[in-house]
Amino acid sequence: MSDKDRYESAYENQWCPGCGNFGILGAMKDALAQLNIPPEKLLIVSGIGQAAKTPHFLKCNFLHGIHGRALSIALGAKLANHDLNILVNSGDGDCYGEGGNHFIHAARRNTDMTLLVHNNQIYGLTKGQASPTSAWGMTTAMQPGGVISEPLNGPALALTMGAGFVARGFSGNKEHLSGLIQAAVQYKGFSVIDIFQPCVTFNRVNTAQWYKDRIYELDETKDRDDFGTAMTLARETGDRIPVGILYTKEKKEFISQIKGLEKGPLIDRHYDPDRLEKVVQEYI
Ligand SMILES: Cc1ncc(C[n+]2csc(CCOP(=O)(O)OP(=O)(O)O)c2C)c(N)n1
Ligand code: SF4
Repeated sequence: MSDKDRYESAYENQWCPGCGNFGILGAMKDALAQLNIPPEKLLIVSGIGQAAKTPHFLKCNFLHGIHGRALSIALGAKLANHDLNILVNSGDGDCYGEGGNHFIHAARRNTDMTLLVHNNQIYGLTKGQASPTSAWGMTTAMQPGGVISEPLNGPALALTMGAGFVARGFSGNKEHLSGLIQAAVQYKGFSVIDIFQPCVTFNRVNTAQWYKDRIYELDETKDRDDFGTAMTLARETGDRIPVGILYTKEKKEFISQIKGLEKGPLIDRHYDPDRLEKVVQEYI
């Protein structure tokens, strides 16, 4: 069995041929194999959408929750079991639309987990409505007159909210993306990678070629701990778009600051139903 075969699942994949999600899945398998994370120590959490199906296609513990709520489920799991390596797969709609509020607070909290946003700039699963990252003026079946809102910039928002590891990736460059995922997983805190991912069926504007014509790789030998530079790079979304680590800086991790967890994770605690009943009775 090759290292990557360790993460093969038995579920049938029904993504469209050519979908950018395949590149992200491949990069994840590669990164997990390079980091030698055993499937039993891996928890992948997702919400709803095509991107959110990603954990079905990996051998791991997974929790497929409701729309936009993957990050809160992941936080609960990490509080309960600190040993888990937690990855979250979310679409741009799932993460920045329905889950926008949770995204903001996850960035503030800095819980040790990695968020991969599959950013295809459209709602794929529900057949091509505009998402929060669709460009102003983009026409879709639901927006025939064109989108009339400014697009949401995930990396810029994450930086503003205090995230300590922020990157952009592209599903069409598996090796580069695998490196980013490895760095994100190794970061002790909340790490987010906004990953451009062509939806070949519903987004006819942001095609693989559209991305290839614009993206360029950042020099990874440079320190990326300057907030101002990171913000400038995050906002570079025109004719040239940087991919790579935009910002990385050590920050206080959330769980290590919770007094109630000083004695260890919840799974190691003794459950005493009699004591619980006593507390409940006090309030009745
Ligand atoms: C509360 C709620 N609202 C709306 C929906 C319908 N819905 C399912 S998937 C989806 C959009 C998913 O888009 P995105 O997160 O960008 O993921 P993609 O399918 O493009 O990967 C929507 C609106 C839902 N399931 N639940
Ligand atoms: S609809 Fe788009 S996002 Fe969904 S599987 Fe097809 S190409 Fe991928």
